[in-house]
Amino acid sequence: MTSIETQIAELNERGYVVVPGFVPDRELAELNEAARSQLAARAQPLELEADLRYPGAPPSRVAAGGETVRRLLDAYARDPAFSARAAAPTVRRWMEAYFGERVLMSRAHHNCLMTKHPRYGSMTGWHRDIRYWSFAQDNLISVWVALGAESVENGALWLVPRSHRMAFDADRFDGARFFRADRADNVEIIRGAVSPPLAPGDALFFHCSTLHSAGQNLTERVKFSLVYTYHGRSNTPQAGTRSASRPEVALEEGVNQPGTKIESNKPPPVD
Ligand SMILES: O=C(O)CCC(=O)C(=O)O
Repeated sequence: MTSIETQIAELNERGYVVVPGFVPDRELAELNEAARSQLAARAQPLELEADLRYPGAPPSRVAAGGETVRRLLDAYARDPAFSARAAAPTVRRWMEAYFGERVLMSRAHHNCLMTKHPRYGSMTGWHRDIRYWSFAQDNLISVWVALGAESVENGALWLVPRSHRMAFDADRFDGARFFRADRADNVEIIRGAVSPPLAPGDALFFHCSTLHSAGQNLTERVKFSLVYTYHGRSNTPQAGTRSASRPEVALEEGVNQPGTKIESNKPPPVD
């Protein structure tokens, strides 16, 4: 495996980096078991495809596939395996090296078990995650952990290399702040996108300004990914915004270990 410094240099250059084998096999098996039992239990808070209405989603909750789950929100509070992964020493060390200071995990953004179902799982248009987030600086990193294999066929992410540093006028985005795919200048940018395949246990680290999208799941198996977002402690969420709406998790050595009791408060708003 490459060093953290090399991985960070790649992320700084391209806006994302894949770290193969980030999650050890034994932990991966626990995460997969927890993911499947959480989905089977359908414990709230959930986000449904039908409510999000992205392309390919069922048109309503009563339509065929209308109860299809997209995200199981507040992953951190759902299962000790999920909280341990969110605050794992390997994540803390990576983030501290990137931000150069102590780090917090947001419980208001991502913090979810992302599923993509066959047939009813929707496409996600081009966007930057920072679009609805409010922090002193646009500098947050998300970690996308593949619990199973991810490829174009089952709806893996597409990313535009170096887009985290590109400046775009507001009119390049639509009313919901998706990067408009109907503009020739945007199409030129999108043409450079790549979809790195992920093996089970791989992690994709990506910057909050990296343009990304995802297709539908054309296989017969649900795709599961755990996604968490981090920032340096000097980069505070802006008071009164959704980003400041939930207590954050400070990643500290010797704390946040498996078995730590997690207080679960009000359901997070939908991303
Ligand atoms: O899996 C997908 O459809 C993409 C999800 C995504 O990009 C997001 O939630 O920001």
